[in-house]
Amino acid sequence: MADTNLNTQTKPELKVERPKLHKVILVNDDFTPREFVVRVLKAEFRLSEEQSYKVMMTAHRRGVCVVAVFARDIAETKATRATDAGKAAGFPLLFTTEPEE
Ligand code: TYC
Repeated sequence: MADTNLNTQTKPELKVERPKLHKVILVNDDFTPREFVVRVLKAEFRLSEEQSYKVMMTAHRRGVCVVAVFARDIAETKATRATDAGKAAGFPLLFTTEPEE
C-alpha cells in the first residue's frame, strides 16, 4: 500500500485572457462636410490625408467605417474627442466603439 497515490487534487487552471481590442467606428450623416471629417480623422487618429479620405468616403457610401482598433479606454477616449470636435463646430459627426469578436 506504500505506493498508493491518494492525491486526487487537480491542478487549478490559470486562465488569463487577453483584453479585447475595440473598434472605433465612423458613422455617416448628411450634414458634416467631407473636409471636416477628413480633418478630424487626421488630427485624432493620425491617419494620412489619403487614409482619412478613404475612411470618410467608405462611411459616406456604406453608412459606417472602422477607423482603427485600440484598447477599450483609448478607443472610447478617441471616439469621444472626435465626436466632441464635431459638436464644437455644430456638426452631428459621430464616432462609436464596439468590442472586436
Ligand atoms: N455625408 C457627408 C456629406 O455628404 C460627409 C460625411 C462622410 C459625413 C462621413 C460623416 O462619417 C461621415 N457632406
